[in-house]
Amino acid sequence: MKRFKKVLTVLLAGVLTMSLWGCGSASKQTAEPAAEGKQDNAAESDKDLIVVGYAQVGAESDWRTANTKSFQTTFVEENGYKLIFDDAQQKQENQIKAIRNFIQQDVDYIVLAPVVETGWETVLGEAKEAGIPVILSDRMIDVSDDSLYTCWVGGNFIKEGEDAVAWLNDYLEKQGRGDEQINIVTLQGTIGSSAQVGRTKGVEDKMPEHKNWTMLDRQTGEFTQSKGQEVMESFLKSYDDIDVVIAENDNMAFGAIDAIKAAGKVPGKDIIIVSFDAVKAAFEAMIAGDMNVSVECNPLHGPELLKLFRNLKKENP
Ligand code: GZL
Repeated sequence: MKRFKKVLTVLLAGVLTMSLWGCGSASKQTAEPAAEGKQDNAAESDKDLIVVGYAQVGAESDWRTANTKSFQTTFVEENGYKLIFDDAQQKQENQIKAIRNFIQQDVDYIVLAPVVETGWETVLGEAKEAGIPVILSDRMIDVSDDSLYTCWVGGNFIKEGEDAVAWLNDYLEKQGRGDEQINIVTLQGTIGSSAQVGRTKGVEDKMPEHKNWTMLDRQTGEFTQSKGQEVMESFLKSYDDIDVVIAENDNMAFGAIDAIKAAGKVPGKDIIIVSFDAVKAAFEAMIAGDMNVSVECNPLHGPELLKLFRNLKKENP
């Protein structure tokens, strides 16, 4: 049991932050959705359902899969919703196409999980023009006009980065390595995504407090296991004294673990593995001793957005 406790370190930092930004935009839907859990006499027809167009990033990680499932199990007919799902395969142009498609279909709401923070003004202006509220899920966008979206549900990525540094400092102290020269490499997420921007910033802002820590290199692994492994292989070829890998999600950490083992080193011991997301497979890696910590980031946004929609409905009957 002691070993289990020792290896199973998860930082519950990723409390889901729900921010209601300018929730004045009226929802287009006027009909009350069918009462939850009760079936009308007549078969449910689309006209009674609230139609939600959902532009998802892709299926790049275990976290994303859980995030998608959370929507697909929440926005169902018995809750009064019809979900139109689009997987953009991590490409912004595909998300923009999907949003235009939703506008054409005159959906009641658009949910966007923006792959990156910039480049949304034009298409969200078209949604605003069409009177369709846009709800942001997971990552944030960087726009000057915040009337382009109604609400955002997502994680505090900067705090996640800061918590990772606090854990690493505590762990090194406990290992008696508090004053040792520590060499770090970072596998970054998709460059320009708020998860990458925030986690990188959270770590960078704290580095000056640790004069004996050196960030040897940072490179994106696109949040995927294969790219994470590829980048870690190149890091191992370039640096023979890496002490810590900071992987900005678990799937890149899994790739790094494979690369470290292939190089004849022991992950979790020769090289400390600091990760984010805390998906199930990360717990298994920690129990196996391959990973040292994973900072939690809650993927279960579906129920939170359902509450938001109901609040919007109350505010805009
Ligand atoms: C975090 C989310 C990130 C996850 C990755 O909220 O945006 O994207 O950390 C996922 O696993 O690809």
